[in-house]
Amino acid sequence: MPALNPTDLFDIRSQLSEEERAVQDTVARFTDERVLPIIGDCFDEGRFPKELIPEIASLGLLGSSLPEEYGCAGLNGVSYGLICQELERGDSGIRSFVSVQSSLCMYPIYAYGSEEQRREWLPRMAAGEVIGCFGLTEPHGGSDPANMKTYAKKDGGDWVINGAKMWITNGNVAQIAIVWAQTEEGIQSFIVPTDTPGFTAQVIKHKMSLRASVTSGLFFDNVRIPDSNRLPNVKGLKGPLGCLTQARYGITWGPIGAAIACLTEANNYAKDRVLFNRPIAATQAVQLKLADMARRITLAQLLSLQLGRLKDAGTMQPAQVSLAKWNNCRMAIDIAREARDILGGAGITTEYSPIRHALNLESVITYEGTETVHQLVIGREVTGINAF
Ligand code: TGC
Ligand code: FAD
Repeated sequence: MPALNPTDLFDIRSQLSEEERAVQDTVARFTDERVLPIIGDCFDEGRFPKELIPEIASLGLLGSSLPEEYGCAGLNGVSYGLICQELERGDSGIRSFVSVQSSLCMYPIYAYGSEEQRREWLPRMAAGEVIGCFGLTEPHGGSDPANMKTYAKKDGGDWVINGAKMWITNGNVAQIAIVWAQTEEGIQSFIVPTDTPGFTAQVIKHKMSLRASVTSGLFFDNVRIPDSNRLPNVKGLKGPLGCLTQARYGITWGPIGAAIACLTEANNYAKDRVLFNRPIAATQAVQLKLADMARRITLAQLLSLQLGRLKDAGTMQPAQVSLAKWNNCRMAIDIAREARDILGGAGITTEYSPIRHALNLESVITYEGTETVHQLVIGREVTGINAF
């Protein structure tokens, strides 16, 4: 029998179409050649590698699922998932950049915007010429976005926005912010150019997680924008939550990449590290850990692939996304911590990836709905009782 691939024990790859495999290989090459050689230093320095944006764009990774008529690649959902997986094998921060641009900024313009807005923004965003950020979370508590304080008041043909957003990925690299605000008619969304007077973005410092990604606070002091910058086709919380469903779907795949990186590194290290006259990989304790990692990665791969097939069939439901986001983030953070342990003291440096992935995954398990939020979504689905 041929040996199985330790990071693909159930041969998920054989279930992919030729196009999906080509997408995976292209992004894997990009991660190996362009991300991995620099990412440890970027994390140490707290620097987002902006210089990668043109190549990310030229590979078609921005808004990859949107139609070609808007300058996008028109790929299916499984391909988007594979993009997230291969990018996060490099670093969660790079995948975050692509998630936010694609699912949280380009998607709402496509799904809720006018034809004019689509044509104005999407081609330039696909080309990486305009970068977006997504402002939903506020300082008083992100899990309950219905309790939003940021307010947009109608003033003639304009809107005047006041308030603040917190923990916003890409905040200080963005040319536009997709801002969710309360209005007299409920929550609405606005495209706010970041050079509008009254808008400020402030980098959040002292982060120990996602250090190769920019995270910011956004502040709105009488920010005046025309009604033509309002996304006309959605009102209410289902607007931002609809974007989150897209992004969370991608995030179910991303941590599989981080976990694969950690298993690979721990496996290689354990085969080389000789203690008590044998490689630690030859001990039962270490094999149990590595076997458990491979088992959990396999289950996560099956979940995400089936989720992707449901998405591409148009039947994916938000609660299914919650289950996979919860499972796969938990899987990956546990594996990253375990891999860090197998590396011993060496595991605490960014010369190896597990500590960086473990720290990054503290954000990934928190943003886009904390683990508890997703558990409660499943609890609501199972019992029919809303416990929020
Ligand atoms: P609820 O009453 O359940 O729903 C209100 C309306 O929304 C609809 N809906 C959804 N639609 C699409 N997708 C979903 N996942 C949806 N969930 C609910 C729902 O049908 C309803 O529609 P309608 O027409 O009846 O009005 O709302 P709730 O207030 O009870 O909230 C439920 C809860 C707690 C699950 C929700 O508030 C939530 O998900 N909270 C977590 C917030 C969150 O995830 N924030 C993320 C911010 S963005 C971010 O983190 C980006 S990080 C990106 C990166 O760097 O990669
Ligand atoms: P809180 O909502 O205050 O939660 C605190 C704790 O309470 C958590 O453990 C939570 O699980 C728990 N909790 C909440 N409700 C319940 C309940 N009913 N029962 C029991 N426990 C509960 N947001 C954006 O809008 N755009 C972005 O681009 C973005 N990027 C981010 C990047 C990073 C690096 C990080 C860390 C966050 C980002 N976020 C972004 C914000 C993120 O979505 C929020 O951090 C997240 O939704 C949680 O909100 P919070 O931090 O205010 O925690």
